[in-house]
Amino acid sequence: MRVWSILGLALLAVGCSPNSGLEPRACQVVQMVGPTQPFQPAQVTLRKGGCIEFVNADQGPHDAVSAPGTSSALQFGTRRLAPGERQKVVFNLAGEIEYICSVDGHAQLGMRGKIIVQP
Ligand SMILES: [Cu+2]
Repeated sequence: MRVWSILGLALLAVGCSPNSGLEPRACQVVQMVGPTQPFQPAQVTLRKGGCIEFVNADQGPHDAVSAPGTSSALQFGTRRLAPGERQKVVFNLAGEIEYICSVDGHAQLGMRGKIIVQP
C-alpha cells in the first residue's frame, strides 16, 4: 500500500513537471523589434520541452500568439508585453507553429514568426 502511494506521487510529479511553473533552464530569446518587422529571429527550432523567452525590445506593446488555424494542442500566447517586458513560454508538443502579434494590424504589417518544435 505504501509503495503504491509513493509510486503514485512519483507519477504525479513526473506528469506535472512540464507545466509545474518551475523556471525553465535555458530559453532561446526572440525579440519583438517593431510592428512592421518579423520577430527576431523569425524562425526558431527547439526540442520538445524547450522554451522561448519573448522580449519586447520595441517602444510599444506587443504579444506573440499562435496564428488563427493553429491546432488547439499547439496554440499558445503571451500576455501583451510592455516595452522592456519579457515572458517565457515552454513548448511541450512537437510541431510547427506559425505565430503573430495580435496588436492592431501588426501581423498584417509583417510581425510574424515561426516555431519548429522537434520531437
Ligand atoms: Cu506587435
